Amino acid sequence: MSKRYTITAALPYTNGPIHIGHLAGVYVPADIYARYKRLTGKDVAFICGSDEHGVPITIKAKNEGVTPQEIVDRYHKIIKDSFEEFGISFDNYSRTSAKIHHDTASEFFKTLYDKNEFVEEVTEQLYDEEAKQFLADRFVIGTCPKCGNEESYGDQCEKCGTSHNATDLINPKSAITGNTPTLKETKHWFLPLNKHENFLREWILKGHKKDWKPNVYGQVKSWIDDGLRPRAVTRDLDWGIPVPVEGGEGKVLYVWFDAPIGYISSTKEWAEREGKDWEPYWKDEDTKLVHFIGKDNIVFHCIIFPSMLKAEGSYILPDNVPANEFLNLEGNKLSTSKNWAVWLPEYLKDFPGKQDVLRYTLTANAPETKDNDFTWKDFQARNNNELVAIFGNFINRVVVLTNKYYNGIVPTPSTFTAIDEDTLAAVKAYPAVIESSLERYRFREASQELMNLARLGNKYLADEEPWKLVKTDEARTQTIMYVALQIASALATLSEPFLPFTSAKLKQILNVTSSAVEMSWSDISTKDVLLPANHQIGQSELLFNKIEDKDIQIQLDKLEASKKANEAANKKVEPQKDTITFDDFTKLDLRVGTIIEAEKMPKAKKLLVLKVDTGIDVRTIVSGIAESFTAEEVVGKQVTVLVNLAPRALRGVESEGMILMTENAEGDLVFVNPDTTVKNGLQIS
Ligand code: B3M
Ligand code: ZN
Repeated sequence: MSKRYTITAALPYTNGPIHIGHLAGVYVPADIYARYKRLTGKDVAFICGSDEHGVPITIKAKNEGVTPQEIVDRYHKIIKDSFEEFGISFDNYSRTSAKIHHDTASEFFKTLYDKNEFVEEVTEQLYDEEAKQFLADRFVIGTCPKCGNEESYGDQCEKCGTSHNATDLINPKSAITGNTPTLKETKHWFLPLNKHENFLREWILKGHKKDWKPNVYGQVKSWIDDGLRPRAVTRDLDWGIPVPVEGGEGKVLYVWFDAPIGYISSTKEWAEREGKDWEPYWKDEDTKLVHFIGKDNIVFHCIIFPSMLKAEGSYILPDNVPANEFLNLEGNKLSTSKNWAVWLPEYLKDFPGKQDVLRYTLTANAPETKDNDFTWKDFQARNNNELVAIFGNFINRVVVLTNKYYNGIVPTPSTFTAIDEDTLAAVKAYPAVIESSLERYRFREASQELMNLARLGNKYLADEEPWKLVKTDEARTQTIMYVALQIASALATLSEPFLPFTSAKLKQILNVTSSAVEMSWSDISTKDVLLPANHQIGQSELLFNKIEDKDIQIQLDKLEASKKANEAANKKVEPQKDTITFDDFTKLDLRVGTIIEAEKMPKAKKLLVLKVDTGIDVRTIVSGIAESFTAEEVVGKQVTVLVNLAPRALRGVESEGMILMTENAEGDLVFVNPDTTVKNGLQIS
């Protein structure tokens, strides 16, 4: 087995914060894997960084009227800080705007250029005459030639995952102006993927890659079978890494050419800081390179980047690319633009100290073999029914009883019964069980095995009932508590990759942070004693707390607000109505009034019964605003009233007029009222 692991996690684009989809798909499994490898004594470089080039960043900058640099600086910090607080244990988190990356990517390009690995070609590319700009990637939207999706991007269709050239799109439209682009000649460098087809076939299809996840293998196979074509690796843009060869003026490297090289430059940055040599991590055959990514990145990591590495000649190729499927949220696709997401920085604020709860939920429900759904109810249930009721409960019982019976000193066991022996043997088997799942990138399964170990502990205590025996059989009680403490100790180490904060806390409680008693992963299966008799443990502390319905409701309300805001944003502006005369208008008697009393109409969800001082009189108006306002909050509000509307009865209450309303950006009803307080009864004209 390899000793050295280079583990990469997809470089997030710096045009927004991290959300649970990113975490479940990439960062949580990658972190579990890296932590597990470190615990088993491997030499690990866990590498990531911000992907700071690419069109979405320039579009966002344009929309906000700031420079792309300002956008990437902002999100790089937000992303880096939130990863850190969440406990993602990168050895290095770099960024592709760093000099070391620009240098590394330029050099890589030049090497391929010098080796004649590119095809240089003047071709016709899509051009927006109005924006005076070539259109590639996300600057152009059109119909996917493969699946017919009408909103495919220039480089990739999000619906079917196909990657294509912008000129392949049917009916392309500029994302900047909406215009139909023209064709204009420009020179670019292409990576002739067709030239690498045989190598890819040998390496992936005929090679040992059958053990890749079926979704990854299947996608790659279908791309190769479809036939590979040259891919442009340069772009006519001004944001990116300048093309470092003659004729490259005004052009930059395609973001998907430079981004994967970011893994290499981030490794270099780390090695420099740590006084290490980066090259074995990328060039030694004894290193295993593993890329953690989402499914939309498969082609880039399994076809394009390996072709680049192969063409360069001195690099190893990925051993595995365990790509995940997508995570949905409460039944709908995650979406940044629709704000349909759980954002990591917000989660950390709303659930302080609960990093492990989210890690656990996302792992136990990871979209490993198919798209999966995150629901807040499931999050609550995983916490309350598993982390609290099983893991936390077991640890709490063991620690409380040890303190109560023995002042926290691990008791000396006497003879083990067959059940004790079986239990201790089962504990010893757990590292191999979890390992077998992790080696196959089955993180859900692994997390459930960890929980099974806690279940084993709970069952052992429930069956042996030390709290009953303590009155009658001191020696037996000591043995039982000793066995239970061994299970707790194994949990402290085996939980580290999955629940690092909990593991640290548990180690503290068990007082096993000093090297004399600290355990490695393999100790659990090889050592007979994990927590020795006479060892002093600490006081109990709750590892997990119940999450209440009201905390979940706050999150559901947030999503509901996003939904309403989207509906409001998508609401079409009604076309203008038929023309009226000035006389028609003057028939409307619109006045300023003040709501002086309000109460909910019984058994009517939408209706409030208002008493309104119209300046002329105080009258009753029934208004359909009860879903947006409580009775209390509308009292005292100044409003616009149509006072000469013919009265009508609503649920038996005579309504004498109408209050004018509109909707705000969140889709909530709002009053149309003067922007300063005015005298009731004044006319609006
Ligand atoms: N920036 C992430 C994405 O497609 C992309 C990954 C680059 S990894 C080299 O969301
Ligand atoms: Zn498609």
